[in-house]
Amino acid sequence: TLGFGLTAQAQSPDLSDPPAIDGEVIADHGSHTIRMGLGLAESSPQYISSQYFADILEQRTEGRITINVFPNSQLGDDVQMMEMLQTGTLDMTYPSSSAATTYVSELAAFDLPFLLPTREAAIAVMQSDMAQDMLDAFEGSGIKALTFSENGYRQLSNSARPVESPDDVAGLDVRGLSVRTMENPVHLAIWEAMGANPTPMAFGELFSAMEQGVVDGQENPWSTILTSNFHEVQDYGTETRHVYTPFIMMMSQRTWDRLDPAYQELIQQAARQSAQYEIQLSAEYDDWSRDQLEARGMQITRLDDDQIAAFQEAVQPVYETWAPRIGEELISEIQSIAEATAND
Ligand code: KDG
Repeated sequence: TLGFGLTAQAQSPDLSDPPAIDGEVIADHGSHTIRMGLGLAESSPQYISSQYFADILEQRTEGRITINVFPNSQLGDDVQMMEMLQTGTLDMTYPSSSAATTYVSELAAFDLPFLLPTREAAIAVMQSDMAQDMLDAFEGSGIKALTFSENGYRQLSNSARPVESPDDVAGLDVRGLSVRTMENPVHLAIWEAMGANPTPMAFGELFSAMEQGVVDGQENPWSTILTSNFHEVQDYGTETRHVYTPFIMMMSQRTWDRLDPAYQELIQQAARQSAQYEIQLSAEYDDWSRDQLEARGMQITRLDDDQIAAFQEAVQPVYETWAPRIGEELISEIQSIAEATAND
């Protein structure tokens, strides 16, 4: 804290430098310019690590592979950009797994509330064979899924009132909060179970929807709330950590098929390296972003174990409906991978 109640406001935390780029230069297999669309802003871990992905490819091909990254949903939202990948009008995108359950239904497991208690558990699941099977299951869809990385733990923000309990979401005497969700049925069920009025909407429309009062709130990791300037239109934040969301870096199958196998291998490797870096940046951003939001005037509610338990109880109906549809076996497999990290 500086004097006079002022608090330092920085654009980003002290971020780790990207790992050094090593490995030999790949032989000339032609030149490619690849367009990659992102939903998030330039300051996000997603964008910074995508630039690192671009740097790896540029260096290892002496500039023959160029990745042009377009942030801020300027090329479309997650759903639209995946469709553009299928038709070949866009080369790459990096959506939340929640937006991709229409392609691979098993991905909806990640949308179950309070499934992954720690980041270690989430990372172990994303690196498991089971997760690789989910990426492989895109085969035939027109999309080549390259890697998981971290979007992160989602937190509630809103402009109506401080939220400490599901009752505050539901409102009781006042109307329930209208909360923007991703276009995902499990997320809809979560907010319905809490008594909110969930409204699925593209991420790119969210800021102005909140500014105009079309919705009261939304839920995203602190880093997204900060880097998208949502605090300008949201007074209250609650540390709910209700869902851990992965990202999936993906390429148009048409683009992939045009690339020499040596380039394909390099791209797959660079995707994994940049995902590791992204996960690191995302972790560095997380609590830091919450504190920055607080410094910028957002009133943040931290929840104790009993308060979290009340949210967990409120969303129990989501499991009753969705666990059988997603697959009990898959869910227990995820739980056992997660539990193994707790015993380490
Ligand atoms: O680039 C990713 C974003 O488009 C999006 O997935 C962010 O979590 C997100 C959301 O709420 O839409």
